[in-house]
Amino acid sequence: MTSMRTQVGIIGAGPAGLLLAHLLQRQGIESAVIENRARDYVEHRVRAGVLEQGSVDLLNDSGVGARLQLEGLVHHGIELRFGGQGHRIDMTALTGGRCITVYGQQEVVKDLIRARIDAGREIMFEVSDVRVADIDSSAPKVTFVRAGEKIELVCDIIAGCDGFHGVCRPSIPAGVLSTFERTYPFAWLGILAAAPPTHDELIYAYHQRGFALYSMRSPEVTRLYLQVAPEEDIGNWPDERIWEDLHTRLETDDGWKLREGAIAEKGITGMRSFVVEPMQYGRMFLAGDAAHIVPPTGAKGMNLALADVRVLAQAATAYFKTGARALLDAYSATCLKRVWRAEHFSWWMTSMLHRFPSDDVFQQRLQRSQLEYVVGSRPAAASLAENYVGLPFS
Ligand code: FAS
Ligand code: PHB
Repeated sequence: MTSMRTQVGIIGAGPAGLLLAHLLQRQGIESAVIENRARDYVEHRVRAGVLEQGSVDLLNDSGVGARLQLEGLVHHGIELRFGGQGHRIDMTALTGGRCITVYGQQEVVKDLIRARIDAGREIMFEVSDVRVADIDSSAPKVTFVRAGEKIELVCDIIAGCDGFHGVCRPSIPAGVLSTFERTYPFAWLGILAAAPPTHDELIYAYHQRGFALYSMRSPEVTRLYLQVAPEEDIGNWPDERIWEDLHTRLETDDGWKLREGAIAEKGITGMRSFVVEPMQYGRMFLAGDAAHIVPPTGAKGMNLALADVRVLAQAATAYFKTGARALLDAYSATCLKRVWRAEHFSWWMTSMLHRFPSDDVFQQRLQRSQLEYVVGSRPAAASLAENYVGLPFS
C-alpha cells in the first residue's frame, strides 16, 4: 500500500469538489482530489444550467470566470406561462440589479479542471474502491485503488463532495444523521436540441398535460424539460412524442412557436427533496449533493453545492492558518440556513407548477390562483425573484 498525505482530502470532482480545491489552493492549502469517473465523463455530463448571481460572483472573484463572462448568457427575467398567456418576472428590476447566468454545469466543471491543472495540481480520475476511515480521529484517511495500486491518503480533514450516491454520507455511523426527505410523483424528461432558441429567457409552463421548462445552453442549443411519470421509460418517448408534448404545453394564444432540432441528448431525472443534518461528523464535511438534493424547478442544486464549499473553504482556511476551529464547528449550521431556504423555494416552485396525479379540481384552482397572484403582485413576484437569483451570501 502506498501512503500519501494532504491537508484536505476531497472525494468527488463535481462542482463542489473542484471549486473547494480551487478556493483552498488560492489560500495555499493543499488538497488531493479523487474521482471515480474519467475526466471526459465528468466534463460532458449534462446537468444544471443556471448560475445564481452569487455563484457567478464567486467564480469571477476566484479567477475562473473568464469563459463564463464570454459565453455565459446573462438573463434579467424569467416567464411563467399558463392559460395560454406568458407573464414575465423582471428579476433584475425586482432585486435591485441581480440576475442569473445560463452556463452549463459541465462548462463550470471544465473551467475548474483547467484551473487545477494550470495550477500544477492533479485530479486523480478513475479511482475505485474508495473508502473513508478514522473520520472521528485527528488523522482521517481515504483508501482507494488507482491504476491497480492501493493507496492510503492521510488527511487533516475530508470533504465529502461525492454526490447523492457517494460513499461519504453512508460512512457516518448509524444514529448520527437525521434525514429529511420528500419524493415527488413525477420526473423530468430532459433534452438537448440543436435548435436556436426562439425566446431570450427561460419559460416555466403550467399546463393540464403537465409541467414544461424551456431553457437553453447557447445561441445554437435549446434545453427543454417535460414532466413525466416517476418511473417513465425513455423508450416510451420517441422524438416525435417529445416535440408534440412540448408544443402543446408551451403553446400560447398568440401562436408562439418552439423551434425543433435534432435531439442530441435525452434523459429522465427523478425528483426529490433531501437533507441530512448535520452535514459534518468528526473531521469529515459533506458538501453539495452528498448532503442535500432539491427538485431542479428552482435551479438550486449546483448553486447550493458552490455555496457549501465557499463556507467550507473559509472555515478550513481559518483552521489551517490560525488553528481556530469555530468556523469548522459551525459549518453545518451555517450551510443549513441556505440549504433549507433553497429546499423550501424548490418545493414551492415544484408544487406550484406541476400537475400532481392525486390533485383534485380544488387543488388545481389553488395552483392557478397562486400563479395569478405571483405574476400580478409586485411583492409576490419580488419574493420569487430574490430566491431565484439567489439570496446574497451572509
Ligand atoms: P455531483 O454529483 O455533481 O459530483 C459528485 C462527483 O463525485 C461526481 O463526479 C461523481 O462521479 C463523484 N463520485 C461519486 N462517488 C464517488 C466515489 N465513491 N469516489 C470518488 N468519486 C465519486 N441541478 C440544477 O440546478 N438544475 C438541473 O437541471 C439539474 N439537473 C440534474 C440532472 C441530473 C441527472 C442530476 C443527477 C442532477 C441534476 N441537478 C440539477 C443537480 C446537480 O446539478 C447537482 O446539484 C450538482 O451536480 C451538485 O454538485 P456536487 O455536489 O459536486 O455533486
Ligand atoms: C437548465 O437549463 O438545465 C435548467 C434551468 C432551470 C431549471 C432547471 C434546469 O430550473
